[in-house]
Amino acid sequence: MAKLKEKLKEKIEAWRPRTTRLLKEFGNVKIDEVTIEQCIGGMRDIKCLVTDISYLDPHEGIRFRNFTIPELLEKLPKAPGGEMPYVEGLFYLLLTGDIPTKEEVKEVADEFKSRQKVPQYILDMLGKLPKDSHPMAMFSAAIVAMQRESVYAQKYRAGGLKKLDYWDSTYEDALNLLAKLPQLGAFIYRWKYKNADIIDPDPKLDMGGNFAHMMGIKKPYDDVARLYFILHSDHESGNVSAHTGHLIASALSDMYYSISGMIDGLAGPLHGLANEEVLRWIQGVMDKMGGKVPTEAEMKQFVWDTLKGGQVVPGFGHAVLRKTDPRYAAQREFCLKHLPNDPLFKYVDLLYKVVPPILLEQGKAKNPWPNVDAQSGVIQWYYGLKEYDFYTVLFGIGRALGVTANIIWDRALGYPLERPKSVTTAMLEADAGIAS
Ligand code: HAX
Repeated sequence: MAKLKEKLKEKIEAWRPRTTRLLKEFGNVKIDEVTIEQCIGGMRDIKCLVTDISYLDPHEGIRFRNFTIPELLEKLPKAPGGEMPYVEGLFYLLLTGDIPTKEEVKEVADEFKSRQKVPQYILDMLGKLPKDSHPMAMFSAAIVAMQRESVYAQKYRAGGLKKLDYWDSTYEDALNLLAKLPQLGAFIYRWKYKNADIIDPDPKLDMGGNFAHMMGIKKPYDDVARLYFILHSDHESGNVSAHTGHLIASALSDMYYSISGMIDGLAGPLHGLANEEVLRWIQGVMDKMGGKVPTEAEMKQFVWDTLKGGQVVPGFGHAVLRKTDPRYAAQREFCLKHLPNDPLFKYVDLLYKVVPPILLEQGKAKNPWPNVDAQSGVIQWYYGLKEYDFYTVLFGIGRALGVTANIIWDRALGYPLERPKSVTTAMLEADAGIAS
């Protein structure tokens, strides 16, 4: 058994009694109450999910296994010659809670390398889709089409699989799938936008390096890929993508169904697609401005026009956060260091200045500050990835790291089928004391 899996097994066995005790001895302890506003309003803030992999504090931002983003970027082992940590090391941390050594990262990277080749039938299938298919639809279709590879589904069907062992074959599915996502993403990119001039994986490279290689983009794009995948990996389990993955897996659907569904949730403009929408929005402004950066007054007018047109300003606001997203801040730092004079960065910087006061003045958004998606397209654009309808695929590769880690732990701790209870409008009226 590979060392990561052995370590995970120990962690799982040590953790299980905590969950069992809470359920058996303290199952009736109340932790929250639900209001009518939360019931109609998308279950906002109701505490009813458990994950130990990441936690989102509204005022601090995300912590992965209790580490902030700056701590992670400092402590995780770095790829040689690069500024950014190995993605494989982050996955190790998400699964075990421990910062890996260089040797431990190498073992995970070797595991990924040995599992990275996408089956030919998937590439053939992608090549038969219409060229104007959205990259996210292609990505999701490719993942679900690989479901026949699921080790967990095969073992479950064969019978005799014990509930406490579900996590083991789920772990195998997670590694098999994660290892293939960079090749899948890069294949979709080069097939759709580069005349199907496909670049094969290089078995010597780590996940970020290999992705940059297959995309055909030179250094330091390998570091950009590493940063991007790490920043997007998890945002606790209540957001649409993470929650969708968890929900599907709770029916004991395998990793391929779960991750395909999580990609579908990520593809909405209020969630991951916002990074594409930000670029589309800025392009609209650029077209109107004939390419020149607008003045502050002109930019304010564009923002108000968007709001008056009944649209949201993409890249701003958040369902949980109440400050500037630290994932935005990490990317902004990267921009200040590597592309301070980039015109698109100047646009985004200007938006950072003008949008929050406007959203505050409008008085609707609970959080006027930028989220991760406001900044991410700038870096991609600068390094030559200008096809912005592809950006959410990058987000999806990163998010899969956190969602697969969560699903493995869901299985390890035996989390059951998810099934919240619905009520009718008449019941709510009765609760409110206004029943006719
Ligand atoms: N522009 C304009 N209006 C906004 C807004 C924005 N950026 N953010 C919130 N609002 C509005 C909402 O549409 C809502 O209006 P209505 O009452 O008329 O429906 C009101 O303010 C209250 O919303 P909220 O409680 O502050 O925010 P929600 O929890 O409902 O939604 C969203 C959170 C992120 C979806 C929201 O802020 C938004 O639409 N932002 C723009 C899209 C975006 O950037 N999405 C990416 C978020 C990060 C992420 O998940 N990435 O994957």
